[in-house]
Amino acid sequence: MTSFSVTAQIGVTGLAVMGSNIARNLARHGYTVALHNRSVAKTDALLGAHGNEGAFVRTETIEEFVGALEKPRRVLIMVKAGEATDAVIEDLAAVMEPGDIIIDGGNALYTDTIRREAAMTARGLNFVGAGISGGEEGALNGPSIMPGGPKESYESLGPLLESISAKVDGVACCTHIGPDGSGHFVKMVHNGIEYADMQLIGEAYHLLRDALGFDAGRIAEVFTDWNSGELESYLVEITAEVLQQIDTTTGKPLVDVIVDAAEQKGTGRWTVKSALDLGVPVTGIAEAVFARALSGSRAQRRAADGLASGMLAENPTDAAQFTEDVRKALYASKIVAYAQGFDQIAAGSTEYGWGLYPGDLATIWRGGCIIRASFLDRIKEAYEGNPDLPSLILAPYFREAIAEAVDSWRRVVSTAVRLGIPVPAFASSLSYYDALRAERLPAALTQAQRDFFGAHTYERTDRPGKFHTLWSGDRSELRTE
Ligand code: NBP
Repeated sequence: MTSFSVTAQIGVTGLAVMGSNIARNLARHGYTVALHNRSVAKTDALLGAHGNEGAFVRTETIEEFVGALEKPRRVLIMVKAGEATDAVIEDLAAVMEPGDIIIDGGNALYTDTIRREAAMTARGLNFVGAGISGGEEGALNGPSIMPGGPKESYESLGPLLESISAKVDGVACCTHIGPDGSGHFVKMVHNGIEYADMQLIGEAYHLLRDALGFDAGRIAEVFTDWNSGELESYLVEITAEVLQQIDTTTGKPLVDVIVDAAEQKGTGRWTVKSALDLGVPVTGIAEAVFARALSGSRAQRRAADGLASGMLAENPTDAAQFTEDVRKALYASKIVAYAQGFDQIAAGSTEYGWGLYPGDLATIWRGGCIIRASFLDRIKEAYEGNPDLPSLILAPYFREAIAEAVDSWRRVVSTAVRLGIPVPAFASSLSYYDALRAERLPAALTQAQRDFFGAHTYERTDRPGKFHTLWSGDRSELRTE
């Protein structure tokens, strides 16, 4: 530990779980890190426990903190997203100088980042909204980092951020994403995909438990096995670990004593709201957000206990076959969820003029982050093969993978429906796939209905222009455009 008069290369303010670990990660990489937290107790706790891991500069006030930094100053904010971030930015901006860089590494809403960057630019400061994924462990040992903001800021920050990020095949899981709020936008969609991934894993677990009667330990073995194949990923790996955990109080699997009401912090909901605005169907993510909400409606669920189940089918008799079907259904649904997330990123990029490269994201999500998976290598290759893919599903590798899985997928969804086991994400992903490949959708009928009650017009399959039928008149057709 050194006094605050020493010049630090970067400062971290907000020393809860994420900020402390990022500060330690920076120090372990040889950077001198100035530390600041609203309540000084967290700063001292960090120094007490880990002060010997590198060069830290203890500060108490924002003035001391900013004064401890070499110029141009670089400050990483790791506080609770929302009002706390605005308050800290304001305190920093009051004492920082033109050319200094403020990095917000929290989970900010990307529209807040756009607003904050504009405000800081007007004051001569550089503002970088950086999405950081990987949780507590990633922050310490190498997260996936998604920095937005001006390209010039990345030139100064890039080497530092890349050095503390995860590496896969020697490539840093950090790259400049694009202007203003693009880093936080991409991090938001990443979190949305994480919701979908977790929901799909949950549905697979539910099917193995209730359709096959497997206990947690046996399901853990299934997930361990799946983790050695195309589903290999952090989330599948930790699922197996979680399912093996025994509760010391009851001796039961821990998962069986945890209340089945999932909480959420908001990034999944933001992803769906943004997708609605952009007109992108992210059905897998939306189902995941709604499934968490439904699980949390505990009073309603208690009141619904005993509702009619209808005629239920027999449970599958060939457990090995059904388990393999579930594995394939999980893989196919996961492809759909990622395809939808990448569609949203493309739509956001177009809407805001960001010029994002989907292949770059697949590259930096391969390590460090919660959705890291070998699967990301396939996505990277797909975009390398064709950067303008209309949908990830249409890349040769994924087209083939779904063709190989689709029979199993249908068997799993129909079995779940017949057994009364909810599989909203499996089912909606299959419906999305069927809608995408349908030759004629019922949308023609929708258009006719809209024209009937609202004269909204429709297009015809056989000639250009817009048309309206005189529904309440002689039902002749007019060309309106
Ligand atoms: P929290 O999100 O729990 O925030 C706690 C920190 O915010 C403390 O340092 C606290 O200071 C500070 N803070 C608050 Br609350 N209000 C403040 C204010 N008005 N002014 C100044 N400081 C204030 O910490 P976290 O879980 O470490 O997450 C940090 C950021 O990283 C968040 O934006 C989070 O969304 C994001 N993130 C978290 C994860 C994760 O896995 N946890 C992953 C990726 C990103 P105090 O000590 O004085 O109360």
